[in-house]
Amino acid sequence: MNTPHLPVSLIGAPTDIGAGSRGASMGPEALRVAQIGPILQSHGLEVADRGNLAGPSNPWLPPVDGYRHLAEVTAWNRAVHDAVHAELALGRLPILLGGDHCLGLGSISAVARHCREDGKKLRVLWLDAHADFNTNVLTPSGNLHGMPVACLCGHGPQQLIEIGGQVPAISPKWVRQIGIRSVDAGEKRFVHQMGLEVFDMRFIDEHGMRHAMELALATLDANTHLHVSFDVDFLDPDIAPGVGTTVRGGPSYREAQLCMEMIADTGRLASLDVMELNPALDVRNQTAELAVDLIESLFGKSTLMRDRG
Ligand code: B3U
Ligand code: MN
Ligand code: MN
Repeated sequence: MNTPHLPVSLIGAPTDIGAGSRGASMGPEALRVAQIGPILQSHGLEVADRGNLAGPSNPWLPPVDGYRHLAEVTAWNRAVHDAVHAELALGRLPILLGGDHCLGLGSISAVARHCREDGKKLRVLWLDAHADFNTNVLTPSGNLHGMPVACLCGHGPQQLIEIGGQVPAISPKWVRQIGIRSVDAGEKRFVHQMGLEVFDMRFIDEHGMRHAMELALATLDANTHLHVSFDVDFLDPDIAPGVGTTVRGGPSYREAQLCMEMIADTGRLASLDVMELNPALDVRNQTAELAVDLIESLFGKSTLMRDRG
């Protein structure tokens, strides 16, 4: 790796509190079993594993006012916010090991707070099969892992949208969504209304991952904090079966590698979420291993080979 990177802190968030199936709570351990820490270290990074956060257990209840487990989701997101913010304040690069994607709210609201304090611009890359832009009125499920982007943009329950200390935590203009291929009808209208920039699979099929990433990464500058929120269901289920909500037709191994490599090339990556990995649905931990393989590329594994050639 030739780009010097910030020291990395791994933060485990073992919960499936916002998801529609159980098992993402085992994600952090599966990523550790797949050697996420040692492998990043082998590339010259300084890595500290902060262990796992604690939070309420999953009571597995139906929605109330269109939200499942709102109190528990709030508690987990507060814990994530505080842990991610503390690592950023130390000048480190937090990697949140999910856990379901409702925790992207805690993570990114902490990143946004840090950027305000540090006078940085923020760009969020949301790699996902889903837009995660539902509200309690639009949601078909009540699962809060389908709502974090809307909450970050100020549309959600007060106790969640205010976690980062400012409402809204982010502007939709700072977000680029990539790989999207499953959006609910009302959610789709809301995505358009709020002007989110989406590079869906149709766009990637027509124009290629390279062009999608060139556009998603355009206008980054030396003062930009780049946050990547990687929902593992972004990947095609043929290569990544270990997630709760598989959607056919996702990026192939090569497309995903290129996506990660192009992010690495910017040298701006400053925080990362690795979410929705569900070992209960995986086969021999292959999805965790693939996620780690892609994270290596995200930290610049392949630049070395390009430099040689
Ligand atoms: N949009 C659906 C499904 C979903 C969103 N995110 C995931 N699944 N992982 C919902 O329930 O909001
Ligand atoms: Mn998601
Ligand atoms: Mn998803």
